[in-house]
Amino acid sequence: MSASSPLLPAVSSFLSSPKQLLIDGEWVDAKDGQTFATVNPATEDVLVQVAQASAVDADRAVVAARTAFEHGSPWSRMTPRERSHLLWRIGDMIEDRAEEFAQLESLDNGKSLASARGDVGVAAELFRYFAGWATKMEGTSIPMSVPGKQFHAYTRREAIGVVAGIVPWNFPLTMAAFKVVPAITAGNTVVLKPAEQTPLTALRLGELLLEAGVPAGVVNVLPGFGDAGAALVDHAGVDKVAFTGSTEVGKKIAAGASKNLKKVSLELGGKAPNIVFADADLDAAIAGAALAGYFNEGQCCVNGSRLYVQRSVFDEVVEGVAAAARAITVGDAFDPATTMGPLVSAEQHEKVMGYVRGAVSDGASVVAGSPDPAADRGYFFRPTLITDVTEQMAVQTDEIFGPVVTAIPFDTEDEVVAAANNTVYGLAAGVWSKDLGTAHRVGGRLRAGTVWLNTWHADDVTLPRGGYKQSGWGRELGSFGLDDYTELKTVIAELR
Ligand code: TXE
Repeated sequence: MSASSPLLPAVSSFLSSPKQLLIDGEWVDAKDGQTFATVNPATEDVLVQVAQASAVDADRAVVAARTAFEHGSPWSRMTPRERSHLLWRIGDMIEDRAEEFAQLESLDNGKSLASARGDVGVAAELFRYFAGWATKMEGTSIPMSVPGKQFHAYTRREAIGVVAGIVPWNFPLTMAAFKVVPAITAGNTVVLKPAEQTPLTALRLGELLLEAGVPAGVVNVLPGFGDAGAALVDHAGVDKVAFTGSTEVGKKIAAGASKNLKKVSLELGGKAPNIVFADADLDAAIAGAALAGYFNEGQCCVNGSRLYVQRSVFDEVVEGVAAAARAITVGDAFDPATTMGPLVSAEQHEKVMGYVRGAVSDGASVVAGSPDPAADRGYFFRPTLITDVTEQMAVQTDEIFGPVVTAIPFDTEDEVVAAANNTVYGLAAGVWSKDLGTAHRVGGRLRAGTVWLNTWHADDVTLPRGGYKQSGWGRELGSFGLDDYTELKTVIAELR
């Protein structure tokens, strides 16, 4: 690690002892004593050993979460207002410790400190936004038409029960918050499984939740691998699985959860098309395309990895995005000059390089970046822009999840809409045009859960997000985000 930004004492202290599982309010070792190392992707050094949950631990955590959910438990007796205050307090506590969370996130994931600070801010805001919803889980009163009788019918929104939250490594703290916050807002209890690459901020969050007064067993944190996630999916005591990750694992989760017909929400992969029309503000479109492609090292499910540019401005836009890519400073997260950190893991580094090498051998041209590693040590990779791509190449069809953008020229609206929608994914898409009619019309034709017009990555915790097609099931955040964490009960009373 670079010496440019010293570690906070709280971070050094957190890393000075092996990390354990959080089950029923207690920090415990895995039953079989297994541990795994979490690594700094900038240096490849081990940060700390972490307890590795197995199916036995998953069972312990589910039992704890179930007990914490039961009627009469401290959690079930907490009023909505008390839950609201608790959530708000946690948001404040995260903000008070923002730098500590950001440093831990940068060490574990590799992202720049500036980026990690942004993520921590989102997590804090998520707690505060949902704090407001805890007291607003309202039902409706619905008229019934039964001749000769009178009824009072109404709906109630109730917690589902035990939620397994299984999250990836690209935004470790915010993804953990995406699952935990709406779940506990609605009164559920949670078993959270962070990604094996990045367990640290979820564990730190677990400490903070206990400190804030979240009752034992309400949020359990189980670092581990896919087997621990699968054990949660299979467990009869889990009522709902909330997953963010690859489409491949999403399909396994849907299949596993179907055995007990658990509720499932899935936020999966993407391959977002970013369409620049000739009448766009090209400076904004170029800067936007670079942000779309390279933010968070391109390890972002909504990154704009397929750039389509109208032919008359193709060269200008490609040159602009290439220049923007070259201007990105790749380096250690703790160096203030860094605008792009390393990729998260050796595996992801190999995967991304493999796609770029494959594209080159298929005849594509690398106009910025390189198929090779950007350093001898650490999983660094330069932001890359590729042209001379066909729709059939793997670099164009597959989610790469790295800082790799392909650029293809187009002539007509119909042609580009067809190309943009020609994917199994449907998470995000974007359109750049000064003509509002074009922007909104094309945005309406794109089959994606989020469409950005003349912007990219603009977001808020108030807005629902999720995928069409194989990008997922359900919506997260915003008022819609609570629906997936509640059951709707209809109550019918006869008035005699
Ligand atoms: O994801 P996985 P990986 C995509 C991206 C990336 C690829 C692989 O293309 O290159 O997925 O990344 C847990 N049952 N995305 O391997 O495997 C796992 O332990 C239950 C897109 O890291 O999907 C981790 O906690 N759980 C994505 C989580 O699932 C299982 C973000 C995600 O891991 C499991 C990340 C199983 N059988 C990767 N197998 C996005 N949409 O943002 C693994 N897990």
